[in-house]
Amino acid sequence: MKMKLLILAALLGLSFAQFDPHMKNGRTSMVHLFEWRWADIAAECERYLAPNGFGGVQISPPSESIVVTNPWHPWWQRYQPISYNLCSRSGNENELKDMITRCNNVGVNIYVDAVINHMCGSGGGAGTHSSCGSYFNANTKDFPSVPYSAWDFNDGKCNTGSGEIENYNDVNQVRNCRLVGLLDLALEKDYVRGKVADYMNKLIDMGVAGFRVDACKHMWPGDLSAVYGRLNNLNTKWFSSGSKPFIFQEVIDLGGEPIKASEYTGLGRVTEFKYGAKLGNVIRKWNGEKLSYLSNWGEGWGMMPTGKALAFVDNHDNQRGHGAGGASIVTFWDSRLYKMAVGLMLAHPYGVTRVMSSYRWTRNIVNGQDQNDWIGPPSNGDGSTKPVTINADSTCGNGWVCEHRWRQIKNMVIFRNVVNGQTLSNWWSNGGNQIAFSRGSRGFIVINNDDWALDATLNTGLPGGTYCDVISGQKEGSKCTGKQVQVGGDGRAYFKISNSEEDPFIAIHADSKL
Ligand code: AAO
Repeated sequence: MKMKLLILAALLGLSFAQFDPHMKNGRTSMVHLFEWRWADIAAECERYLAPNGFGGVQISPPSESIVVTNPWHPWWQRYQPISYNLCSRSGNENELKDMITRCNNVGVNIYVDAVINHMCGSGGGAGTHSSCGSYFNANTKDFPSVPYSAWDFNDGKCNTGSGEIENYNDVNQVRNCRLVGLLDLALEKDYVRGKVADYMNKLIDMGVAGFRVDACKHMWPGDLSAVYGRLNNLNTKWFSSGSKPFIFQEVIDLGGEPIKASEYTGLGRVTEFKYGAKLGNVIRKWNGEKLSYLSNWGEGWGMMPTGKALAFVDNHDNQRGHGAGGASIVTFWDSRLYKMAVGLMLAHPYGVTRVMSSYRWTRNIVNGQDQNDWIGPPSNGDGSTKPVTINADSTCGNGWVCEHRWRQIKNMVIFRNVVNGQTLSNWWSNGGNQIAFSRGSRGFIVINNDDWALDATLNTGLPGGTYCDVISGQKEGSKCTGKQVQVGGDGRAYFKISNSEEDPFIAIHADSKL
């Protein structure tokens, strides 16, 4: 009996570990530095992320990819692997290693976007137009730098005439056929699993803390489980011994398809796409949605259990009309709504949170579809990525948006750390689009998304004192640079938020107290 319990505990321990992002020093959020160069990420870990409480970075795929020149170096070329060599538009292997080391040394984890479902598109041609210059032939499915050959692909198993996924209601198609023409790896093969695991283990040994696994809907859960089972524990130079890599899997489940996120939640966390799609509707006040309906936000809204979820407002796909989520998704283009949405996400206890950090591109929207959805990161004439420059006011230059550096977002990342582990309490709403809640006795947020002022005395749950609002400003020394909130000995405070304010919300927490 005892033995059985021990085995059970060991098994549970093993699988639970993959749900833990292993963040250091009480940090709780990661930021996706989409398309950033490794050298810039290393510098950002040291100069900004560590000092401001960010726990980790999701990086763009580091593996060798095809290089596409028509259209001109699109961002999505990196989702078409040519080999598992570690040179990409973001930098070479030494730069990658340097970044991982420097970020780890300041307690910021690196999570790798792992593209393991497929190689490049079937129309990718032959030659050395790849990011490390490796030869490949998409026509004959030959990738000698791995090596993979025609035997290592799924085509024989695909039952559609085109070889493509034609119907998302057919589970076999979704997992055995090609996703948008991408050559589909046969992950049931021990050989393929081994190559994929070797790639991931090389990164683990270099010090990464985990992976975003791309296109998991298109891989059989059993195959993924076999790959994850081969992964090493994290590097003990930075992580406690026995730590399993953090796994978060990209599965788009908005309901309505036979493949469910729940098929994957036993293996690791899963990206919760309902989060941003539904929150977008609420913040935009579409479909009759209101902030006050959020009192049971999370599982109560049909989302997966909080311990399984990776929560985010937008991602690199749906901020430009790829993937799923639709028009409701809020992004930096709607900055006022966006700050509110991200602020709300970071204040709310649901999930492990990911903040998006983007670059600007020239949109050309025709019939709701952005014709420029392919445009890659800010780049030089030869297609190389431009560095991220930092302006005097700490915003970014060269076309990088750096949402994670917006004061409101950065301060809410800190808020989430300060309130970590505290339950949502003191919920208040006006029945419309004005809400407030505390996280135990550590933090309080009030939001006004109505078209009139919020004027109320609310129970904050916080100890009495003067607090700096971290949205309109923050605490600096013994002063607030923005609004001040006076909390009485009874925990109550008076709030007035005009609907025309730049940011119609206020947040205070234990560390913003004077
Ligand atoms: C590029 C070109 C293609 C070309 C191909 C090969 O654009 O024209 O054929 O190269 O040469 C990215 C880009 C792709 C790009 C690809 C490779 O987005 O445009 O193709 O790199 O360079 C599905 C997958 C999901 C995937 C998403 C984009 O399930 O895994 O498509 N996301 C990841 C990455 C993404 C990347 C890849 C995967 C590939 O994040 O950046 O692609 O590595 C339904 C399904 C979803 C499905 C969407 C879109 O969604 O549920 O699973 O996502 O369709 O096909 C409602 C429904 C919702 C539905 C949606 C759209 O909202 O509720 O469920 O409508 O119909």
